[in-house]
Amino acid sequence: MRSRARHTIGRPARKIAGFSAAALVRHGLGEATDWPRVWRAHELERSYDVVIVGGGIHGLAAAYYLASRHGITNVAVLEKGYLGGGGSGRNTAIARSNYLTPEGVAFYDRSLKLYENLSAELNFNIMFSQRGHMTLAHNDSSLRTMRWRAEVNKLQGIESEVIGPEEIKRLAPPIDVSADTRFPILGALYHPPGGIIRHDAVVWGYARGADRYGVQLHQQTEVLGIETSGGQVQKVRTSRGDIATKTVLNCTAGWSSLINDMVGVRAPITTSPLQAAVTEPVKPFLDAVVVSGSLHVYVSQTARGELVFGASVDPFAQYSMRGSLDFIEGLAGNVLTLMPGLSKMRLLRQWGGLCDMTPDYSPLMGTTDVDGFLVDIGWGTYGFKAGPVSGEQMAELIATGRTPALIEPFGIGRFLAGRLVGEKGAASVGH
Ligand code: PYC
Repeated sequence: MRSRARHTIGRPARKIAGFSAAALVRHGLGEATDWPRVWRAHELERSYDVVIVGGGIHGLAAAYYLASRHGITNVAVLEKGYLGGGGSGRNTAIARSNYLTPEGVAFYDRSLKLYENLSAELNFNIMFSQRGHMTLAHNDSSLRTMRWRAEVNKLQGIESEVIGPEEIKRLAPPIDVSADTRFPILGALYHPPGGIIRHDAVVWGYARGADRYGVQLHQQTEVLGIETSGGQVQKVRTSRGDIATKTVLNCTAGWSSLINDMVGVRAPITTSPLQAAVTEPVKPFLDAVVVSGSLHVYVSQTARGELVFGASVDPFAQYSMRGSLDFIEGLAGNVLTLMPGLSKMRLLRQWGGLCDMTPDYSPLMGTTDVDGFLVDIGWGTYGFKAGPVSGEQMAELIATGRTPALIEPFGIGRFLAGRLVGEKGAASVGH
């Protein structure tokens, strides 16, 4: 199979993100005095048709699609920090659709398709680089799971296949594929459409798009309570005043259980940190995104030349987002097992984000027992890649009152009904 990097940058234009080339140059020289804000600040209104809690990619995408596809523009997005300051700006920016369950594959494939067209739709370059995604197998059982995933993927028309060490070496030369390493590589699941995206750009693009339709984005606005009466949402209490509304969408990560608690909705979620790190920038040498489930590590090289490393969630539940020395030691050891040639590279920084884990490693989306309270939560380590499709589908649910088929399997009731969507084998690296 040939390596095939696709860079989806939208239509070439003399205007980038709405600014002329001359304006960009003037801005770069510090001469532009008329530089417009990408989104506006507003006073909080007393009521909105829809209030979205959480100003990350999911919340912003839902707001954008409510306005652009359904004409619902009297919408407020409430963010207690700054837009994209949570998981949206902390993830390792990987997109793929090579999941294990038919429900998961169909869902994430729709997201990939939306991502492929997003630069053009938002007129904002999200730098989607479809450089291929490889999940390495170091033992027979992982190889079996890769074959299984490849078959499930192919049945839905998703490009995925199992490749051997020679092909792995050709696609990612820094990987040590020799037989005498501690964790020899038997093969990999190769998924050409997977890749990386500039995650901040997705936040800014959706925010600007939603703002242009009249959606109000409120930063530094914390939700303190949600009032219901007769089982129906009536009001949201915030740090900047109260808002009357009949519809609230919980799009938070890390805080989703706390927001649910405000209306007494229970969900089987535990919150754990996920840490990541980035190196100094070097010349491009690694095209594909490389993941090893057994070694709990993934590696990709950004457009700026940095290597981004990630791992699985920390093995305990907590709300801290601090990095730890333990993590860096383990991560560096595992990266060097895979790519010994990187031993001289220096790490620049590390960080953590919060992951809301569900028992089956699939998200929770849909209505709840409280009328007007909807959830788009439980995103574990896979929220970034699902932002567009979740926003699209949740907007449709809010606008039409009908649960779209694509998200029907992910309803909160599945745990009571025993209809789990088990994605542990494909959710991320091994947990
Ligand atoms: O599911 O591809 C993934 C992923 C990458 C980093 C965390 N999760």
